[in-house]
Amino acid sequence: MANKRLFYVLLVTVLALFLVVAAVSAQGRGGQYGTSIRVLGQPYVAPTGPKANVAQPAKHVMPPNNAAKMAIAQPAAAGPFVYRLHETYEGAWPTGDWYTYDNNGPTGGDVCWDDDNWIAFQGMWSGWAAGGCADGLDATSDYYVDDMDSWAVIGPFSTEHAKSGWVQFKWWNDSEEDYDYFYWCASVDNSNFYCKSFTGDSEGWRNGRLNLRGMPYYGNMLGEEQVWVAFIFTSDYSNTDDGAFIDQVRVVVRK
Ligand SMILES: [Ca+2]
Ligand SMILES: [Ca+2]
Ligand SMILES: [Ca+2]
Ligand SMILES: [Ca+2]
Repeated sequence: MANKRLFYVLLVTVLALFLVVAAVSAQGRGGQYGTSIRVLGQPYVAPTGPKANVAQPAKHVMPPNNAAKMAIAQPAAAGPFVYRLHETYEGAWPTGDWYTYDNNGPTGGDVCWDDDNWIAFQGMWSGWAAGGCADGLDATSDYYVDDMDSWAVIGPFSTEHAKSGWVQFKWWNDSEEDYDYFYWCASVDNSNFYCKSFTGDSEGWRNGRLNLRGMPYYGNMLGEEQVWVAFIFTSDYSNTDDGAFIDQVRVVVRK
């Protein structure tokens, strides 16, 4: 009888320890990855239902820098490349095959991506989801705003006769977990974008990647006349933070 009681006490203790370890590791994971499909012109609809309002910490202000913008020429696609792009944000942006827009009209103001010098993976500048369009903000002093649906798009470019196609970039995100999302996506019709996503705090710079041969929900985007790549940031009706930054964006499509 005593042995049986001891067994149950041990069992409960082990289960409790397991739960504590699971909770701690879940907390330290830093945000959540996912996949989804976004449609051009179809505004993002945030999850509804009650949620607690979180007290926002003060913006962490970096020392100002006066990095001048240089004109950086895009390398032309030549040799083994069908298409090649390398964006550092150290030059004027958006230029070339890039364009930016606000996908939900007047909702949440007119806000889209722009270059900003608050943080960068390399150099002084990166792309920030809330810096551009008529109501663009300054990452040095501002958080992103509510009700955003901000897009930065590359394209169209061809993947015809390509053996491989990759999008690689560095990203940094701090957004309200489960409500405000950063997406990286590709499309063959400039309408349906197939995406990977992240919500929460990345706790620093991470590597982003899309293999155009194996896109979520879609599969192979090689052999297409036109392909678009999009970086999207969406927010719901409350609670904001620093948002999404991207740097060293590369698109490499090889013959
Ligand atoms: Ca700009
Ligand atoms: Ca808007
Ligand atoms: Ca940079
Ligand atoms: Ca939010």
